[in-house]
Amino acid sequence: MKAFKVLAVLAIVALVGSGFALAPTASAQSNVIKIASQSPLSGGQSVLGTAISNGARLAIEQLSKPIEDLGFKIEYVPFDDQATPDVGVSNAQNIVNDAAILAVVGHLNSGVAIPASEVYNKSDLVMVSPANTNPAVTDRGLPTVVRICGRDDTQGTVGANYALNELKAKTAYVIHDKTAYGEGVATFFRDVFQANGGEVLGFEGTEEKANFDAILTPIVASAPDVIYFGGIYDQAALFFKQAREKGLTSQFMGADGLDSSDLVKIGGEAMVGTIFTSTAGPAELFPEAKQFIEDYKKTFKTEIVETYAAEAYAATQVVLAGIEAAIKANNGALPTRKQVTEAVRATKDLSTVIGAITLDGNGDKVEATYYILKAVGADPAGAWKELLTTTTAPSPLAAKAK
Ligand code: ABU
Repeated sequence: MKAFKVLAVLAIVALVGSGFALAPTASAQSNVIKIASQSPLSGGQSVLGTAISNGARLAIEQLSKPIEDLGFKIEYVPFDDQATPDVGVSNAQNIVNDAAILAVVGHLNSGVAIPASEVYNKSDLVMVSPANTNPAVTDRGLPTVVRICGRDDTQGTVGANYALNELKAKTAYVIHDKTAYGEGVATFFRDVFQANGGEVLGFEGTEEKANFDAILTPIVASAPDVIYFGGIYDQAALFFKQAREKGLTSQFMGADGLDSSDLVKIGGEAMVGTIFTSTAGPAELFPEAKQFIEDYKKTFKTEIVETYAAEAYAATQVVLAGIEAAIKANNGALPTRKQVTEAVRATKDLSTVIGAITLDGNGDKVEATYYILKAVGADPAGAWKELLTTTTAPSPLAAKAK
C-alpha cells in the first residue's frame, strides 16, 4: 500500500514536471455552483459597483432554494474590477479557471465588460450585465453575452431629442471620458442632435480627473445651451462644478453614468438642475421591487437603493432561473457552462423585480425603458433626483422583426 502511494505521488510529480496542465475540474465532482460578479468595489465608481454586488448577493441569498432542492449549493463570489479593463480581464481569467463558476453578473463599465466577455466566451461562461449600455456589448454576437438594460444608441438619441424638443436647445458642447461607454453615448447624442437641427460647438474627450481649466476655456467662450457629458459621475460632477464656478449657465446633461447619489455628493449645488437619461428606473417605480427595496435597506443598512442594484438582482434572477432550467434539462446532474449559457439565452417572460424579461437573439432585452431624470437636490441621502418622463423602445433586433 505504501509503495502504491509513493508511485502515485511520483506519477503526479512526473505529470506536473512534464508541463501537463490539469484542467479545472472542481465542479465536476462537486455539488457547489458558484456565481461570480464583477464591478468596481473600490475607487471612484464603487458606489454603483457596490450596488451591483449587493443586488447579486441579495438575490442569491434569497432565491437559491429551488436549486438547493435539486441537490446543489450556490455560492457567491464577488470580484472588484476597479472599473479598469486590465483588472477586469485578469479577474475574468481567474473566474474561468474556477470550474465551479457557472455564470457572471456584471460589469458596470462597458469598456471593462467588452474585453472581459471575450475571456468568458472562450470558456462558454455566460455573463449577464445589469448595466452595460454600449451597443458593442451584444452586437459582437458572442453567444455568452446577455444584458438586461437598454442601449446607448437609443439612450443617446433620447437625450438629444429631449434637448432639442423639450429644452429647445439650439447649441450643444459634447464632452466624453474616452471610454467605450462615454465616447459611445456622446457620439450618439452628437449625431442625433446635429441630424435633427442642433449645432454642436465642440466634441472632445478627456481623461482629466481634477483640473478642467483647459477643456473649459473654449466652452466658456462658446456658451452653449447644453453641455453634454458622456461619462461617469466621479469625473462629470467635478467637471460640471468647475464649469459653474467659471460662470457657465448652460444646461448640464448626461446619461446613466451620472445616475448615482455621488453625483450630488461630489458636485453639490452645482449639480441641481442637471438632466440625465438612464436605462435603470428608480427602484420605487417597479411594483415588483417593493419587497426587494425593504430587504435591501435592511440587509445593507442603507436608506439609498442606488441605480443598478435592482437590475443586478434581476440579472441574478435570470442567472438562477437559467441554472435551474439547465440542471432539470440535464436530468438533475450538474450542467456544463454551455448548457447554462443556452438556458439563460432562452430567457422568456421571466418575472423579476424590474418586471418581465425576454431576451432577443442577440442577448438584448426585447424592449427597454429609458428614463429622463433631473437632479433636484444636493443632499445625496435625500430625494436628490426626480423622474421627468419615460420612453420605451424595442431592441434593434426586435425592431427589425416588427
Ligand atoms: N451604462 C452604465 C455605465 C457605464 C457603461 O455602460 O459603461
